[in-house]
Amino acid sequence: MKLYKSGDRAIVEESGLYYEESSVNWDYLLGKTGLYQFLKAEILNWKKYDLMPHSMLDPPIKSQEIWAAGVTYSRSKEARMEESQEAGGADFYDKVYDADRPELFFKAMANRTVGTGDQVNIRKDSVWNVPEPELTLLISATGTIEGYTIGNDMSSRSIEGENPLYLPQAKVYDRCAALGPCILLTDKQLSGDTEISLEICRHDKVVFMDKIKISRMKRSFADLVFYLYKECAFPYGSFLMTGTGIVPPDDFTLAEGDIVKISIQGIGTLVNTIGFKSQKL
Ligand code: DO4
Ligand code: MG
Repeated sequence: MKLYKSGDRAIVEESGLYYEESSVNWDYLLGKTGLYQFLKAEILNWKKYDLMPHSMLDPPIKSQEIWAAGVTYSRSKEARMEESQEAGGADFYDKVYDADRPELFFKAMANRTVGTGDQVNIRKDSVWNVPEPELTLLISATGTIEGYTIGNDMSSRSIEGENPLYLPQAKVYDRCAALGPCILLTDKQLSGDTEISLEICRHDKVVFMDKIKISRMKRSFADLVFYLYKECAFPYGSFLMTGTGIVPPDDFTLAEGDIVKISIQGIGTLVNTIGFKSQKL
């Protein structure tokens, strides 16, 4: 089952049909434990369509915080160790990769997040920028994993590499996060063979592509959720980006107008263009 957001409307895609409810309390829905089973029954009272009734999709978020895990794949550890070598920060990444406590950082709320088809930004004071394609968990208020979406944890590698203490500036700014196109709701676990793929196009040419299976992740989802919910309450639920396993080569940086496509099997494709301008959200 896939859950889409268009304005305040919720659209559920289930067994080839679409069900729409025009005014939904998203915070109630996303904080709910057992959302898949709840919606399975609920959509029978919703308006039914054979085709998707709306083409404009919003990121599926309202009052939720988006957090992100870092250095959960060896590729991310290696890239970070290299970029922070000169600043003397390399050891931190090596240590956190093997530590019990994961790296978790606050990424964004809805006001800095865009959906599919919209623009993500690179910072004007950064010279080295990459997208980070990340499987993203929807976690209920009680800490249960209720669904999965696609996240783009836009990152400045030049700011982060200058000093690891600059991480919040490398990660958090207007239009720094993308989420969507939908939330996959299921009561089954995702297969370790599920692939995340990234494609970056410039002037209609693919300039970078790569893919990775989620089984390559060093940590379990349960472990990440355990640390995130240890001392924080999330009454409306939360999103957790689970880290990147794909990092373009060091000579690659994003340019204005690039198109970033992140696909995850079973969820879909999140497409965003790269911009600079501080457009209002
Ligand atoms: O420690 C820096 C951030 C790591 C990160 O965002 C990732 O591994 O995905
Ligand atoms: Mg990341």
